[in-house]
Amino acid sequence: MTLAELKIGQDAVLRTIGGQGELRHHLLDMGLTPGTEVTLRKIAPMGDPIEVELRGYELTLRLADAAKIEVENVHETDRAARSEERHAPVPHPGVGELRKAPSYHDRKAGAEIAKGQPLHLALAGNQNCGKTTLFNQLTGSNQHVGNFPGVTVDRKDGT
Ligand SMILES: Nc1nc2c(ncn2[C@@H]2O[C@H](COP(=O)(O)OP(=O)(O)OP(=O)(O)O)[C@@H](O)[C@H]2O)c(=O)[nH]1
Ligand SMILES: [Mg+2]
Repeated sequence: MTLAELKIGQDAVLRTIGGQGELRHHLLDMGLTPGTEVTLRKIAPMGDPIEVELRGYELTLRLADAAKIEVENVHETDRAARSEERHAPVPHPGVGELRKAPSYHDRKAGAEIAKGQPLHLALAGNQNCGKTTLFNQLTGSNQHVGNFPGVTVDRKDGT
């Protein structure tokens, strides 16, 4: 069965993460990796999106994306029993077809930028916090903005 079919209050263990390319990479980066236990917390009034809890934080997912994630070991929540063991940091799993470089998140590994070189910036923030709004202001772009988490899934570039 898939994550999209879970009922509120049920726990499950992620088995396979589907999707392709950037989307799959994004799902994995958000901590949706095989073997992770998730709890379905909420379903939006119109049935989409859904909110799951994993690794001690809440994540909102489109139903169509949740349907790409296979789960197993579905059971009633045992969240209280799990909460104590969640405080230790979890190392980045480094999985996914786009994750080739093991030093991807190693901040010390970067080379100094030469004078006159263009700066490459990335906007990072919680879902629905206004990243795309700021991106549009900075670049004059017209990327889609919505009062809804998970609007931007793919990478957007602008100058
Ligand atoms: N009040 C207020 N609302 C804002 C501000 N910036 C963005 N918004 C609104 O917040 C909502 C989300 O903005 P987006 O730019 O789509 O947010 P995002 O971080 O790109 O969202 P995702 O792509 O879903 O992660 C939209 O309804 C925006 O109009 C702000 O500075 N103040
Ligand atoms: Mg966005």
